[in-house]
Amino acid sequence: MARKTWLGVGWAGPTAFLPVAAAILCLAPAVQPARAVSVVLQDSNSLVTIDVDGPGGGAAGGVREWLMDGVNQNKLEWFWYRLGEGGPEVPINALGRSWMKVSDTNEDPGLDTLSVRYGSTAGLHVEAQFNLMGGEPGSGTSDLSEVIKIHNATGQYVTVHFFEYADFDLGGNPQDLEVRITGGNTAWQRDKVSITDYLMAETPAISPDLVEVSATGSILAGLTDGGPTTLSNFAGPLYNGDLAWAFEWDMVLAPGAEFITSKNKNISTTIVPEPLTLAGMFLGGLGLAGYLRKRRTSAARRCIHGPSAGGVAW
Ligand SMILES: [Ca+2]
Ligand SMILES: [Ca+2]
Ligand SMILES: [Ca+2]
Repeated sequence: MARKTWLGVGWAGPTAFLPVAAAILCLAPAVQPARAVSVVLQDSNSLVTIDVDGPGGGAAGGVREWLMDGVNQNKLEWFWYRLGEGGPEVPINALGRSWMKVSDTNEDPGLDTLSVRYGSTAGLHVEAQFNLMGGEPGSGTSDLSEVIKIHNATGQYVTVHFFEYADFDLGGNPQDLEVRITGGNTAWQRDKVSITDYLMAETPAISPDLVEVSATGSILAGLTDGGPTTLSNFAGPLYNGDLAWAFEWDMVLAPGAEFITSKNKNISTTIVPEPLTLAGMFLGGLGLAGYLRKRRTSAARRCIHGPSAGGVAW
């Protein structure tokens, strides 16, 4: 598949780390490096926890939790990259966090937006923005938008393979009903918990070059092993397991060029009565119809045999 060469203008981003109020950050457990930070975004019925640094040693950070109406929908979602054709993929946080800001952008008082940059502005660096939009409490809907920017400030052409990996467990259930990539660019996952049907969909603004759907450990193993990994382009569908999906964008960035893509992860729910419930409703409907029929018949009889005048038969 031909690679895209991205020719863009230079980006003059902020160059200094902006301190973030302690109230908006949750320090990671003591076993992790003191620098490791989790950011909590909140909006209406939703709460997202993003481990922006990972546990250290080049291990991945990631979107680790997405509560909707109090139920976690997400196991892990994050970004990896590889430069050139050899060597392993590394998570974007391995570039080192160089700037971050968490902010409130709407009427809901919760902090709903994270902007974070990894890497030096003098080299290849990645900026990610996450914006959470929750539905009303109990609505069963939530949306997380993500914008990713990769900027090449190295002065050299750089071949970049960029990966997004997502393992959703909708409705808090690790057994996923169905995952597929439709149209080459839309990740689509369905789960069912009791009578609630969960649906997650994401379509990036720039279509990926390769995709993959697999059991949850398979793609992640490729992104964390020691060698180069290329997604298989298997789009599914896969059914009934703990499933995951990934996108891969392949590009050559000219000096000063950048790649930007955006996407929304949208979760929605539908209440689907179980067959027994439907049967109950059907039988209930039959019972009601019979009752009404009987009542009409009874009323008709009373009309026929009721008093001829001056009284009330019932
Ligand atoms: Ca807000
Ligand atoms: Ca690999
Ligand atoms: Ca899963």
